[in-house]
This record gives sequence, C-alpha cells and structure tokens, in this order.
Amino acid sequence: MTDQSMRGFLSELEENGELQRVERAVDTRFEIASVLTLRQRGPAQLFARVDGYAMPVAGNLYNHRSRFAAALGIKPGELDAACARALQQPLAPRIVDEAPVQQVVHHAPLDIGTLLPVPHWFEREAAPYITAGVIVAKDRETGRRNVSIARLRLEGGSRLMAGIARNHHLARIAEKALQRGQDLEIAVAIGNHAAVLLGSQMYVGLGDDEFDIVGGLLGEPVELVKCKTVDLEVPAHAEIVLEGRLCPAELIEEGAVSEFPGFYVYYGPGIAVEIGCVTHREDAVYQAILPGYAPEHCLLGAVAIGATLTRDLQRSIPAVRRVFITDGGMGRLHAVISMHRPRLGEGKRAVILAMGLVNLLKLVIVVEDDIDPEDPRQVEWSLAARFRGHEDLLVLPGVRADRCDPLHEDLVVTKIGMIATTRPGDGEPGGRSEFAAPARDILERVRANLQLY
Ligand SMILES: Cc1cc2nc3c(=O)[nH]c(=O)nc-3n(C[C@H](O)[C@H](O)[C@H](O)COP(=O)(O)O)c2cc1C
Ligand SMILES: [Mn+2]
Repeated sequence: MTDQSMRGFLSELEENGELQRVERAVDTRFEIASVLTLRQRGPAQLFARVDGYAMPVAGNLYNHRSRFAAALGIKPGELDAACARALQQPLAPRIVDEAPVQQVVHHAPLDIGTLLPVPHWFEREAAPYITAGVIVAKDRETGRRNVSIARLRLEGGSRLMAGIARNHHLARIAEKALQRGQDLEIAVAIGNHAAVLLGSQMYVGLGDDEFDIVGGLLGEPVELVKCKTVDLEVPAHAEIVLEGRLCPAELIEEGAVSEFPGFYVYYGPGIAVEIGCVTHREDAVYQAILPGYAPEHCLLGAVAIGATLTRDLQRSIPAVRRVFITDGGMGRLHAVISMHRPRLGEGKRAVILAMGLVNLLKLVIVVEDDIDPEDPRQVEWSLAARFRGHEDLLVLPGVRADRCDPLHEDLVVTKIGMIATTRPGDGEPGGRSEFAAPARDILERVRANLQLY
C-alpha cells in the first residue's frame, strides 16, 4: 500500500536534503509568511518551534512540478500522464474504521486560533487564513460528495469565514442548502498527501467525487474515515480535521484578501462557518500553503486545469496533445496548447473551446507538438517562426471574465488567442520552413557515439 500521508513525504524530502528544519522560534504573525515567501521556490520548510503552539508548521511542500511527481512516486515528466490516467480511471474511496487523524478529539468549546498555528499571511488581511484546508461536503439532493479548497479565515473561537467563488461546486451546494433553509455540514482536512490536494483541484463535473480522482492518482482507493460529529468522510491519513457547518444565511464581510495574481482583492461578504469538533494526530503537523502569487498556490491549479483541459479538448479535437498552464500566467490565466499537425483553422477552434471550458483563460497560444510548451523560449520561437499577426491572432473583446482576473472591467475582459503552428505544406524540401541540419545518417552516428568526441 502507498503511504497516503503528508508526513511520509516530509520524511522522503528530508532524506533527499529537500526539507529545511527551521529551529529558530517563529511567530504566526507574518514571520512564517515571510520565510515561506523568501524561500518560495526552495526546499520545503518545517517550522519546529512556533511561538505559543506545540504543533509544528510545514510549508512550501509542493512548490514545483517535480515535487508532485516525487510525492506520487513517478518521474517528473510523468505528471500529466498520471493525471490523465486518474481522470480516465478514477477509483472509489475505501472506508476504514480507525484513523490516525482521530487520535486526539476536541469538542466544544473550541478556540481554533489557540489549537492550530494558523499563519497571518499578509498585512492588509484582517486575520489568519487556513490555506491548505481540503473541504469535504455532500450535496444532500444527490448524496454525492464534493472535495475542494477554499481559504478559511479565523473569526475567533469556533468561527471561521469561507470565501468561495460563486461558480464553484461548493458554493452551489451551499446555495441549495440555503434554499432549503439549512446549513451545510462540512469537514476540513489539513495536512494532506499531494494526491488529495491535486484531486481537489480537478475541474470535474458537479456530482463527480474528487476523491475518486485522488484514488486514480494514488493508484489505489484513498482511505477515508467517518467523521465524529458530521455525516461525512475524510482522509484517514490527514494530520488534522475540522468538523462543522457552513452557514450560508450568515455572511461576514471579508475586506482585503490576497489572490493568485499577487494583489489584494475585495470580494465582499463570505460565508460563516461554525466548527463543532477538531480531531488530529497525536503529533500533528499543520500544513500551510503560501497564498498569493506563489508557486505552490499557482501550481496546484495549473496542473489540475492543464490535465482536465487536455482531456476535454481531446474529446473534440484529437490533434490536441497537451495543455500547459504557465507559471507567469499565475497558473490560471495563460495556456499553451500543443497540437499535432492541426488542420487549417483547428488551432483557433482549440483556443475558443479552451476559453469556453475554462473561463479563467485569457491568453492561449497554440504551438506544434515539436515544441515543449513548458519552455518559454521554444514558445517564443514558435511565435517568431510560425505566427502571422494578420491572420493567426484572435482578439475577443468583452468576454465574460473570472472574478479573479486582475484586469476585468465589470467582469468582462479581452481574450487573446495566438496560433503559432505550421500549415499544410510547411517544412517541405525547398520551402521556407524546412529545418536546416547536417545529413541525418551522420548526425545519428555522431549522436550514438558522442562520448567519443
Ligand atoms: C491553495 C488554494 C487556495 C484556494 N483558495 C480558494 C478560495 O479561497 N476560494 C475559492 O473559491 N477557491 C479557492 N481555490 C480554488 C478551488 O479549490 C478550486 O477551483 C476547486 O477546483 C473548486 O472545486 P469545486 O468546484 O468542486 O468546489 C483555492 C485553490 C488552492 C490550490
Ligand atoms: Mn467539485
């Protein structure tokens, strides 16, 4: 069986010299945030001594694609294929009777800010936010589970505030509960295996259980345990679980909150959350994901959006090979689609379909599959070599935007597509885009014996 815990990966990172233990005492107030910011692309950080708390804090765990791959036990280049397989062959979870995450149980009265070392991230945010909380809920109409992340702000005592985008499944399920005049039971798992975090980000349908995708990523069912006080199941190997309910009738003004473009945004009111029970491991480690324009926050979405979009585009356009969501595009707004010998006009079709499926996308570049979409230099080469501004450019003003887009005006934005692929006839001998190279037989002979030179 695979180790389905976060701590297993922490040990692995430590063995490989990729875990930095911070022994100096740190404050949850901006100090953890500062260290994680300054080392956002560096080794994972384990804060052993947090002022006022017995529980350590781990951060910057999954801040590179290779870390996801390592956590899933695959090679760095295999991440997209693993995601594709998980989407194609999801595996239903397995319910277990006993779980490490329930070793310690706290009932009301609860003070979450005393129990958990939740970092206060950014100056203009009003309070600390739980950023790595995977929220489990059930749609009572269908009995189907939903698993996703939304940041939770500490409001004092057992109260939290959730800022959930209205188009997300969790918000839609909460809205249905509100229509029935009910609260929505939730459970929040903190300190998770990469598969749980990645699975929670997959753009699947309302009613699709993201835990099935987690199983697909793990290659075995994810083990869940029944909660103590709500009718939900949570990852048995998590570090910490909060059990409670979303109260969609109770709104709390959020004020400034950071978002993935790196700016503060003002979304208005969020939904109140009441926590009734906290369970955790005896030696639980609190996981913190640095929010804002930071690699871990951006990559979780990027990998998942890229994987689901690749699948969805390929259903209609088989020439699509891969969708890569770029780091500079904040892991959300810019995509590079690679296609194999697209037919005339097919690149434009892929752009429009991608933007239609993922509303966040604002700039989509299509390249040929001889280009590595992960390499910005090769993508730029494609633009220089294959993109004709007068006919390969799509400018779509006034398209509905995502609320997270830093440039939207009244929630509309201009979207751009750039088609940098070859055309039928390109590359033919004597033509304008025939690649220059030494005679093939000699090049291959030298390649095979290069160590001799
Ligand atoms: C670290 C992190 C923090 C996130 N915070 C929020 C958030 O505060 N609000 C939100 O609506 N989505 C947030 N998301 C994005 C959602 O989790 C994601 O879009 C998810 O797929 C929504 O799933 P659902 O439609 O099943 O609810 C966050 C994602 C990550 C990786
Ligand atoms: Mn969902």
